[in-house]
Amino acid sequence: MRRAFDLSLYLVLDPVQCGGHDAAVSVARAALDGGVTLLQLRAPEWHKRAWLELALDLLPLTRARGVPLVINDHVDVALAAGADGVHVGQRDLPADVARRLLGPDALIGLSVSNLAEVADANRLEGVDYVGAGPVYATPTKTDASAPCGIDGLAAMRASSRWPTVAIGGIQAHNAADVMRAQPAGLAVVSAICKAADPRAASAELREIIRRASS
Ligand code: TZP
Repeated sequence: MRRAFDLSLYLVLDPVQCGGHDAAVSVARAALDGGVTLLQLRAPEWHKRAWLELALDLLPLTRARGVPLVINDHVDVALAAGADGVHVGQRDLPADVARRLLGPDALIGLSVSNLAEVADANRLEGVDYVGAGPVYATPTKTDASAPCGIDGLAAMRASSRWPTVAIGGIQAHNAADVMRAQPAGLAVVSAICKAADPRAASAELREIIRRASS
């Protein structure tokens, strides 16, 4: 049985931005204490063994708090670590293939950046949520599509049959604006991974989301 999940504040943990394996574990711990509700491991520059070692160190932290840990792209790393699922992009293994490999209990997210990709996602079964963006241009993902802005995000959210989390260039100063598109939550990398105080940064974002949702 797939567990309930909460997209409100979704941290995409980039261990390079954090400063390495140990720093990433510290950032994850602080961010979870600050109110992160879902954790994704994404380390595009790293080899798979390092992903696996970090995932194995993150899982006790996420499990203790009942927060799911998903792995970006690599279904094999998710299986090897015993993670809760995967987040796949448009050029990764298709979401329905990931579902077949991981089984009915896995949490599966899919990136979308335009309405055509949302329509494709709507035709799939077994997607749990979509990550829509980038909302704003971001140095974190240099190969990202053109920014969709608040209106583009709102249109994707409205036409998606799946809960939609916003991603791309989201920081504390623009988080309330992004929430005007009524996504299920906000996904961030640098706003937490590069914060001087990741716990405080997470708590601040969580409060902005709470206020916008009430
Ligand atoms: N997918 C779309 S934009 C992005 C990803 C992984 C990066 C978001 O990073 P940041 O630092 O929160 O702008």
